[in-house]
Amino acid sequence: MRDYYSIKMRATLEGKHVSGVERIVTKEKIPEVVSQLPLRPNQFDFMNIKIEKLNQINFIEKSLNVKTIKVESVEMANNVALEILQTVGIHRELAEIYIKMLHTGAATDKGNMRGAMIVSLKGERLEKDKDRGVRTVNVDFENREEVTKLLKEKGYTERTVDALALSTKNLYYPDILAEYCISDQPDYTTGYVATKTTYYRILNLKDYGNPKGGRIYFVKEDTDIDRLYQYLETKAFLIKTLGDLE
Ligand code: PML
Repeated sequence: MRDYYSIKMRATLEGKHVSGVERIVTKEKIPEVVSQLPLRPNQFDFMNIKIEKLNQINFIEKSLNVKTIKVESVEMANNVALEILQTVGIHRELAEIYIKMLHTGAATDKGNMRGAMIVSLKGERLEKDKDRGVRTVNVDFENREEVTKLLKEKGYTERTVDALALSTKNLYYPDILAEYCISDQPDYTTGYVATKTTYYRILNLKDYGNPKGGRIYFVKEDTDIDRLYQYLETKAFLIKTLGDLE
């Protein structure tokens, strides 16, 4: 078994987060990946790069399938998202409450949470800290360059690559039933809903100019929260191939 290393980069400008990257690579690839990181943000005054050898690596054969849904209004887009969530057993009224929170700032100070919100089928918030939320880390595509090229050819973005990897790890966990996501970038209005099989990429999921965003993980009622945190924040995964693209 080969050794794998996690490379994590975080850049800020005047104390504000401007860029973050996470990669999992073999030792030979470290110099190449690290040398590209300072070119990622347009501007920064602080950059932290952490390289860590992983104790264990797990593999997922295929990413979720990707399906794009184009609708014209934010209202219609969220209606589609709610319908998808309903197909996996999530009550519409309950999902609506938390989705609205993401669009208006889900942290206690009405800013963005740093990680994802966890909501049970009963509608309970299960994160240990409601401002921090939970962060899914330690996931990448084994063949990242190829996957990125393929997705870009189809009109997807680098954000899709990262989000698809992250949601594939999330949905691989039996207790996570679905995920809803909108970006916290004001000009990035494409979001997604992920279910066990599919990453539904939904255009116009949030209003242009809205700086609010984040993720909701919908989980089974009896989810063991410590185990879920451990999975999301520590287990490392490489995804071998892309699922079907539409
Ligand atoms: C997509 O383009 O596929 C949606 C990506 C959403 C990314 C959210 C984020 O992390 O900014």
